[in-house]
Amino acid sequence: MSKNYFFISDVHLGLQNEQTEKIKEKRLVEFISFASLNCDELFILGDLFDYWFEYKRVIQKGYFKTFSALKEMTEKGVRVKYLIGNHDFMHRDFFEKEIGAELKEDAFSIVLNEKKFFLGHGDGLVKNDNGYKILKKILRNKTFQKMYSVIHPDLGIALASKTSKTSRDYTAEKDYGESDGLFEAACGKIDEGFDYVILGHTHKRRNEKYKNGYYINLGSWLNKPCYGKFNGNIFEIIDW
Ligand SMILES: [Mn+2]
Repeated sequence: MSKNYFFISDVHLGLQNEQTEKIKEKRLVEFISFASLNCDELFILGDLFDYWFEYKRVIQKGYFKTFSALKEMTEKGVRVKYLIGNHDFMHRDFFEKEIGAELKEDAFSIVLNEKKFFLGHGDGLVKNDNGYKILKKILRNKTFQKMYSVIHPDLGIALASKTSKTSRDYTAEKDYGESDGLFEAACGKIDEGFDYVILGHTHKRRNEKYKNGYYINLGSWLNKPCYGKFNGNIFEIIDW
């Protein structure tokens, strides 16, 4: 029997003002509860948080309800795979140890209902983005992260938040129109034999057929809450 798989990306928790964040988190938590009852596995494809910097003994506050909803989900036996994005990459073991989610550092392939999926956030796939690729290497470097973690959490998290906003402006300034390169990258994956390529990052919803495969961009929960659903027959993006 076919299973139900849900996908979300680019929630960017922590980006907006307190009031907006409260509403956003409430809707997200309602979705997670719904997903707990209606899917077999949830894939979070990056940028769940607008910034994430986890210390060895300290995590950010403000997302308690999200943490506990996800924890309840995994306790029910529903699997959660969380692929980190370009905004929420400084993880340690909190999500695996305390929440029971499986953390993925990079894009990965997986077979779901006998279809081959390539799941990624989408950063680093954009063509001619060498500046970003270098930055990514530095930011993901464990020694760099260790050095950064010497900074007091109150300051370190504030800095991460500020840098994240600058990084978003940097990304937003780029033209992610028809030439974002992700469609072409997805076609390459389909040529390699994938049936579905699911990405986020650009915040632009797409559902394109190429040969016998599909390129799906989940858009962003931030701009319009929605989730991807795959039941074995079709992949659809549903507004929440
Ligand atoms: Mn992103």
